[in-house]
Amino acid sequence: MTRETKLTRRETLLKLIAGGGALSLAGCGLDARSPAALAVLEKAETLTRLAQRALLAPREALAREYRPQDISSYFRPNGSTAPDDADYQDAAAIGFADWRLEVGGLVDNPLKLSLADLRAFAPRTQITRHDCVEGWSCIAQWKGARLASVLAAARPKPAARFIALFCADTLEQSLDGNGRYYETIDLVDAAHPQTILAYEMNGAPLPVEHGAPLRLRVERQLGYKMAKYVMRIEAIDGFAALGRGRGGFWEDRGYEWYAGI
Ligand SMILES: Nc1nc2c(c(=O)[nH]1)N[C@H]1C(S)=C(S)[C@@H](COP(=O)(O)O)O[C@H]1N2
Ligand SMILES: [Mo]
Repeated sequence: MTRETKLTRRETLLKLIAGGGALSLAGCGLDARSPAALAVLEKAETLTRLAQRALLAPREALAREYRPQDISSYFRPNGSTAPDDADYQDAAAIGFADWRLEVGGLVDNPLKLSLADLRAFAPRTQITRHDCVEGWSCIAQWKGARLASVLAAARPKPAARFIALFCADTLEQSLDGNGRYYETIDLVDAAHPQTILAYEMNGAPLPVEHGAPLRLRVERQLGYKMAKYVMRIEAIDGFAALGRGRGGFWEDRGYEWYAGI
């Protein structure tokens, strides 16, 4: 693949995120019959084709969804299950009433979203299987806002290439004195229809042990990519400057950055 093609693909994804897939001619101030408008439409057609190719590649296929009767009676919590970080405890003590998700970095419209704001986005509900790298799996129903919709509202800049998620919990102090959990995903996964910021699990508000008030579900990847206790999201152009530069808490400790399943 040439560099140009790669860039076009990235721009396509950004466009999809920014416009929900639709290109507005009116927004360009163009008459739909003019040669300029036709050129835009032709471009849109190319974008659609590239977007479809991007979305139909195996990595972008949907993860399997299950039936309600498949939901695990016990879903094992893992990693942090009760963050003792002071900010988190203060927020949890009042039921996350003052909690806000910050959306920033390389965006034109930084946001601070309450849980009510997040619930105002069109919700997606999915029953999926969670696979931990340690070798166990559990099935649950998750409900949340599509990450793509939240990002669209924040309007990522063209330079954005990854989405970083910063969490409230400190899992360990030993590595460079900073064991705050964080994760990064690329724009393909960010735009994936099953990639959601979940605030509900099995029909109830997300329990603390599973990441209250908000966690990522990125269903084509292993459990450690699914950041719990998400406090801030940033659009970034690279993750070399975060942690040890490998793109996540467990990645910094040797795990794969792309944990596809
Ligand atoms: N913030 C944060 N997110 C996290 C972790 C963590 O310790 N802290 N553990 C990860 C791992 S390894 C797994 S398997 C899942 C566990 O999710 P669960 O507790 O809902 O089972 O969360 C992932 N996300
Ligand atoms: Mo895991």
